[in-house]
Amino acid sequence: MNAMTQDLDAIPKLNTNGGTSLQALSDWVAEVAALTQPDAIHWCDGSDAESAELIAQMEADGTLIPLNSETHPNSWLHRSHPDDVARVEHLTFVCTSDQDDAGPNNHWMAPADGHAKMDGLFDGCMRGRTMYVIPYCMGPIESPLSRCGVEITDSPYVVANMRLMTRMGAPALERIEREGRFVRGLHSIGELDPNRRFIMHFPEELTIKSYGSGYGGNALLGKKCHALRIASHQARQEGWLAEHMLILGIENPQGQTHYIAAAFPSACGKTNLAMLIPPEGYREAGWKVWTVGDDICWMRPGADGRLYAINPEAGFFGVAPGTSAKSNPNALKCVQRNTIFTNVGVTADNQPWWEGIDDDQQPAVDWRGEPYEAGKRPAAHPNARFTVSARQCPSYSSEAENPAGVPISAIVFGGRRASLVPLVFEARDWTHGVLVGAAMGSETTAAATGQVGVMRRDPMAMKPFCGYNFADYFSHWLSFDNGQNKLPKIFHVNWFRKGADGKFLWPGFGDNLRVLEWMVGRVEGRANAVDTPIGAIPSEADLNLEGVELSDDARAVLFGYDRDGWKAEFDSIGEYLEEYGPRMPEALKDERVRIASELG
Ligand code: OXD
Ligand code: MN
Repeated sequence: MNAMTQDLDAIPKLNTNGGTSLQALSDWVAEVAALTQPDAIHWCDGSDAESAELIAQMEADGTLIPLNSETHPNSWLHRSHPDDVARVEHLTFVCTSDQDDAGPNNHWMAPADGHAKMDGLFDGCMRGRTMYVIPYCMGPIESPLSRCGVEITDSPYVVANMRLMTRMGAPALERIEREGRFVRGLHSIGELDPNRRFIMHFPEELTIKSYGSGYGGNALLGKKCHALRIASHQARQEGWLAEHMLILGIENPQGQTHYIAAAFPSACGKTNLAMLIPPEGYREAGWKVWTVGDDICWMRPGADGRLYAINPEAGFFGVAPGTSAKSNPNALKCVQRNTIFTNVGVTADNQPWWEGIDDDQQPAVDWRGEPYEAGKRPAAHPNARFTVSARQCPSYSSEAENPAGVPISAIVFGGRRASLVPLVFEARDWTHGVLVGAAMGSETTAAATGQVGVMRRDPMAMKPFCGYNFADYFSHWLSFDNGQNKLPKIFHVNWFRKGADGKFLWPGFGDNLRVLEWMVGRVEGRANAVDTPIGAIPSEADLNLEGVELSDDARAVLFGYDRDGWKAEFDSIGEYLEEYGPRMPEALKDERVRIASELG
């Protein structure tokens, strides 16, 4: 298959603690060891003892720095290499036999070339290091919606993060041995040299190879690489959806809960929305919001035709800067203990600190480990993160562990749009909703290297994560409207509309529940809206705005629509769809034409 195919008998017997009854897995581990030449192999069982040992080792070599044990027990700071602080989309490839299958939305390399390049990098790279074998399950161990993988890495920091982010260790290995099928992820931090860094995906082989980065999205292979890029490919073959979406439950005062899945690009507030605390009046009336997931959603039609969703992750890898008692009190409570912080600043008494934390502490040391100097660089890197188990979240839903998943009532798409796009609108049907998702645009953020604040099309927030041609992905989405499924309603929101003074017009955070309540009302057939060519928009009277201060101008913009602006937007959407050539489904192009002609 590639350079890894070697004479296995020639591999010296390594110091190893475990193994597996699954021949395909033990063969692969042996092949990887032959290629990478580690000093030892450690099979991760996910136990507390194993975790304690790895943490002691990382404390000793400085990979993890213990934080203030009174304020943040069992918590650590990790400082990554300063050139390794975000996902690297320009170094991320999808290697399919036919380039068109990867599509214009992905960087492509032929699989043989991709393997040759990566195996050249991996050759001997683990000499002097331990190779960790991490069996993991994405989703509840007993769920038919879950899928398993094995990550091989030389980074104990990755092991510690995978332990928080996935169901990792012995139970996952048992499932893998039972099923005989798993996604193979090979990772090495290499030399952390940006010139020797690639993240490659081989969807047809359910394989990932990642070299040269220790940063989350590049290195915790269960997350973006498996649960989105490889899973989106698997999902298309198997009839489900793998999406960059949070999942939350809204419980009304009568105790009924609707689940909503919402796609926003990276660093656009998914974690905050997933952990939303209702405004005071709502709380008093008995509204509650439950967190199922903050980043990834796998969903498939159930026997009743509704879409059922699981969160394949078991933890949060959240953006720290901006997380405060105002923006996300639940996240702040989550990270009070048992948390790994990456690239935050620290206070004089060794507490984690980041911009926007809004406490009365001051940073003493910045994320690079140098004395903090105002104006030199931020105390925390803008993409600084916390990794923490979801079970620590006060709003964590008990349904998050339900193997059957939760039924989705509404799907929400949203981007960072300073102009044009109103606060919320509803698609008239599934096809229109798919177009709304396909046309999503957003300003770029610090979650990936590159310029920040540039508007780009980010369909369904999957631009960096769809493991195949977007045209085929939109066809796959459209295929769910088969006359039998009872599909959720689709909405679009924009929390980021700005006024002439450059300030946000909508207060956001907890007040976003007002918009979600309107959606639930629409799902239940109670709430009103005004039909426009772009979709159904609530008038301000249709939303509960009690206690929200909004100027007349803000109201006009948030609940209005600018026909000329949308005409131009629909021209630009048309050009975007054309970039995908003949694979772009006609139904989507026709839908665009329908709306463009209604706009006149
Ligand atoms: C993330 C991202 O880490 O989208 O979730 O970058
Ligand atoms: Mn994400």
